[in-house]
Amino acid sequence: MRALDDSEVATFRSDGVVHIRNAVERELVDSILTSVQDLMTSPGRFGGSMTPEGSQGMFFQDRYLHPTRSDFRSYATDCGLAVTAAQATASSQMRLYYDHVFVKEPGTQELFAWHQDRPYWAVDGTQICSSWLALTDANAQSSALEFVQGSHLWDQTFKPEYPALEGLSPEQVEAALWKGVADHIRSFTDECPAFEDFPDLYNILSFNVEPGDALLFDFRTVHRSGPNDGTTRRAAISWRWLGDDAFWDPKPGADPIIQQRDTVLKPGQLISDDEVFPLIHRQ
Ligand SMILES: O=C(O)CCC(=O)C(=O)O
Repeated sequence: MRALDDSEVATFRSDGVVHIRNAVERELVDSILTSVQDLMTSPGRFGGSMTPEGSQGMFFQDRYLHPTRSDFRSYATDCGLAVTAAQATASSQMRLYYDHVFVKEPGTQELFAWHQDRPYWAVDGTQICSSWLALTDANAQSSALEFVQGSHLWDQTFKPEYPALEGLSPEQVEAALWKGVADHIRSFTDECPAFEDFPDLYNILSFNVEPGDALLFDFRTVHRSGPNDGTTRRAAISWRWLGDDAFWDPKPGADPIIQQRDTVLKPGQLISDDEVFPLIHRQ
């Protein structure tokens, strides 16, 4: 586990993202990669390929693994990234919301359009962030993440994006995702602009990462990832962290991994409930 220095903390707070080089040791990265390979063979209930049959490459995702897989439960602690998340957000403790695996085989054309994580989640607050750990190399050509610098401070939440469902009716969107999501999407007025078209207004941060590097970013920071036009697999895992002021906000249409029926928390209550939101780090 490596702590952040003052300049890394300052970068996180001003930019909404910081590149933590060599955040996690290679041995642990290799163990996580072995688990990811296993997951691709037998995905969990939220996992699978997002790539249509016959298309090139493969975009595999799975999430909310820690409740059912002891290996992923250990990684959330062993990676040490809850500590850096606490430092960056000035939180005295960090709870785990969920873990999320992303694999893009070479040639995969699926992308994540510009988005913030905030509108998808059933939690809210200002001390909430993700640690995206690179399990392989990634650069601009091979689907490295990009961020709009300082966008976490805009006090603006954009409409959640589901590019693969573009053009479908609300009924079709709900059939493909979950109940309530179409109304939830409609409740937002602002769509994410094409930030790259306005270089005078927005600074886009791109990072070349190596296995063991982490990108720590605020859940309000606008980010995206492109296709993998490289020649090798691109794999990563994101841990979603809840700091001191995070509270339960079960909006209908948010990600259904944890719903009101799953927790004793009442809407607006600070996150506790160790069974559902495990406490990974306390100062
Ligand atoms: O790895 C990716 O392609 C997307 C990651 C992402 O959007 C996230 O971790 O919030």
